[in-house]
Amino acid sequence: MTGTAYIQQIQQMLLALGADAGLSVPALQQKYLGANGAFTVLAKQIAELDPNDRKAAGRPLNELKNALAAAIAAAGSAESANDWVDLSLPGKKPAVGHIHPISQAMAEITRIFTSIGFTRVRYPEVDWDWYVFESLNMPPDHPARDEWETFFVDRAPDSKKGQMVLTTHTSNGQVREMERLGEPPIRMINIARCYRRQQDVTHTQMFHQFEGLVVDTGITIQHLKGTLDYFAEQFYGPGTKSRIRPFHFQFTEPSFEVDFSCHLCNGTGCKFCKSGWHEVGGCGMVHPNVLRAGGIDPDVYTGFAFGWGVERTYTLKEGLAIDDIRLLYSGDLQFLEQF
Ligand code: FA5
Repeated sequence: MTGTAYIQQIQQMLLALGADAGLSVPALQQKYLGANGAFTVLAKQIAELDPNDRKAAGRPLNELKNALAAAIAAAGSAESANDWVDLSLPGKKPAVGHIHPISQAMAEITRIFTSIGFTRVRYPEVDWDWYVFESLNMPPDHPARDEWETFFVDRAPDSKKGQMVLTTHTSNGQVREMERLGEPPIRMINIARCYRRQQDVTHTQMFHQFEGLVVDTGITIQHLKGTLDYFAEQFYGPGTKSRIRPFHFQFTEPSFEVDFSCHLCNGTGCKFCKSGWHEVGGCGMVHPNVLRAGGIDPDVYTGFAFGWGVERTYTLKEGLAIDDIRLLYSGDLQFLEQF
């Protein structure tokens, strides 16, 4: 290349640079200063010129270099002007989750019972047949076991405590609590996951129960009924009443089912409740055989127990129209964010 042709290229590049005034810093750098950029290539070519032409081309090439640096600096300051931040604007709220409605219900149940002297305990979710059935007055092959649609763990049974099962109810905590304390008084509230082979709008394979157990001298059904009434008012609001109806459980005698009055009609009967009442679970006076299994003398001590579903108890709260408890475990945030 001749020196004249080289200087003409410098002049053309100066013109092109003027037309590229609106490009960003990275775009300018890539176009002119990249490995194959226009300025990089031109700067290398100066070595190929005749020594006299090289001297004449040096000055305009330097001018082009300065013009390029000025164009990059101008583009940089325009960009930082666009990045201007108004520090007085309110901040963006980060998305935060919240406690699952069933965990909220368990915290409320714990607060209600611990405030009248119950102790919150936790026992294994996978437990021996002995604690789940046999110590609760349900010997092997007893037909009452059929009601607890049980998941069995596939491992060799223990010679004394039998097969391992996924706990079908929190009543497994009864004899365990008697063993832990040794002597009454006992005031236990056991809240835990339970498992049954059931799945429909009111049943899930995994659900939660809360179990109350009180054992002491002179405990009667009146203490049980007083505790149910107290819970009804605390959990569902003032004026809510409890009702017990005769029933059968192997581990309580007598046994009852527990209902709470409907908050919509106050127990008179409406479209929501039909009878005026909602059933939540079972209760009764602890069977003497269960006290014996826990090493407690039934001639000296008596007790009451109750066990209800947390999901069932929670979904009956005023204002919650949850007609399918499976939604609680669907992982659907649009549903869960409402609570
Ligand atoms: C029992 O489980 C007894 N252990 C309750 C008890 C304790 C009685 C202490 C006496 C003394 P039942 O099988 O009825 O009883 O269950 C109690 C409650 O658990 C039911 O009313 C229901 O609210 C809830 N429940 C039972 N199975 C399921 C399930 N698959 N899904 C959701 N909730 C359930």
